[in-house]
Amino acid sequence: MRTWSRRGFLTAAAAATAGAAVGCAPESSAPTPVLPGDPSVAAAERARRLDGAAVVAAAMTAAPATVDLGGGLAVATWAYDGRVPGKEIRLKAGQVLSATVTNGLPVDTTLHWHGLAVRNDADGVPHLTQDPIAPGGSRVFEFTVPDAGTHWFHPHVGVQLDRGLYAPLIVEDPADLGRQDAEAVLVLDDWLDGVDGRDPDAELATLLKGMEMDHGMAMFPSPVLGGDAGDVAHPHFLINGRTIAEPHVVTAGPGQRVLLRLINAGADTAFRFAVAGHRLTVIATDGYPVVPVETSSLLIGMGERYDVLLTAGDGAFPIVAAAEGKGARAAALLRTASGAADVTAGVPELLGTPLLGIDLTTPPERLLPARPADVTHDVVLAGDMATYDWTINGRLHPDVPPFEVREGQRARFRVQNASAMFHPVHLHGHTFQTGSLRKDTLLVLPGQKAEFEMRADNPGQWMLHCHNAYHGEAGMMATVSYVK
Ligand SMILES: [Cu+2]
Repeated sequence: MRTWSRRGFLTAAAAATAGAAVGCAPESSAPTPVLPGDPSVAAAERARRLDGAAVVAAAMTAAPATVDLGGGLAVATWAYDGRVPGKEIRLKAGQVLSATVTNGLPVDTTLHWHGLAVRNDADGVPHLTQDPIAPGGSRVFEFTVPDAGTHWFHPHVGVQLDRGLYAPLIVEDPADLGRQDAEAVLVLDDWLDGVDGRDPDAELATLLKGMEMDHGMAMFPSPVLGGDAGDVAHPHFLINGRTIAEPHVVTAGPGQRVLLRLINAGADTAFRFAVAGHRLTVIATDGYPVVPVETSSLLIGMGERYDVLLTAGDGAFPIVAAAEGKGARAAALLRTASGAADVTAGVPELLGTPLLGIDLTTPPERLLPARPADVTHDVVLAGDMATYDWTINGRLHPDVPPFEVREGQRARFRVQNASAMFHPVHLHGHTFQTGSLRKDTLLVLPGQKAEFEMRADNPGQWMLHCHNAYHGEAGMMATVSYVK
């Protein structure tokens, strides 16, 4: 088993950055990393701050709790304020969030604001953007929330994400008023914590020992994902903290336009999502609007978000998130009238090929202006179950050489998945563009090559990593390092 401390990661990253220049440039011109305390980080925040912007306060305490997941299943886990998901934060684009995070856990924690272009020193990556919050400690995160959309927050320490530590962060756009009659936020999750003595840390320790497997054998085969759909056998799947035994209920009126904001908070599971008897119109992903597309089902990878509209029928209808390749499901219920609905029944909408993120396009006015890339980085993703070494460019975090960019540059990343499993590639602090689509979390399938570009307009040190929590913790993480 391999262990390391994130302590010293920042110095390692800085050393790697400096080392890259040794021998090819005089020391005086060697690039130095733009650290979270750099004046340019505060300047970027000032540029985002609107005069007289309202400050929205929030507070949460991460602590051990016993949580009822429905159907008589109560689990000992870690959660925000004793609930799963944690209490939603909701504010308007341009407002300032001031969140007080208290650590009631027996170990360090942090909060990462997934999808938001926050100031770097509020990004919640321990030892990279800030110190972790020690047990018994607290910290105030305060930053401008520039962009509307469906986002969420979770810790960025170990595999804490695979406990109950997650919650939605919804940023409303006043321009969207009147778009829907009703709205529901649905958080999808795979669950093992507190069931049969399991917990995510023990699960990771087992995986890191490696598995004896037939070469190329898939644990959870999925044609849509081009190979293996996961590494971990979670016994339960949840929508809004409920198993299918006692599902969450969304209420609306017949004929109403209902907005569903979908967040995949799972650690190791992509979900195939559908609502029985309904067509879905996808209108946004990862906080960015898309040219609306109708579909029967869509596939949601870990860390991805989708906003979908439907016109509610008359009755009760299963809302289903099938755990791709895993032969089980999470479910909720859409109810507009009395009557029964069996959330375990077959759902025709799940059959056929689901829509994927790459099938979507962003409206032209929200795309990055066309310009040549100033710098290009190759990102090769590799790994297997036998070694459980999930690498970037052949190295394990924190030994992956950082990807350097300079403020104002356009940076291109050429991603190649050389493994037999899909990886949801997530970039902090930016929304990149792949083809004609803005995303912050991109599924890269086995054997696939993908390119994306980012506008380097948010200085600091940012994680680029796989959002499979177990892959990331096993090493598939790197830093996009602004240098000067
Ligand atoms: Cu991965």
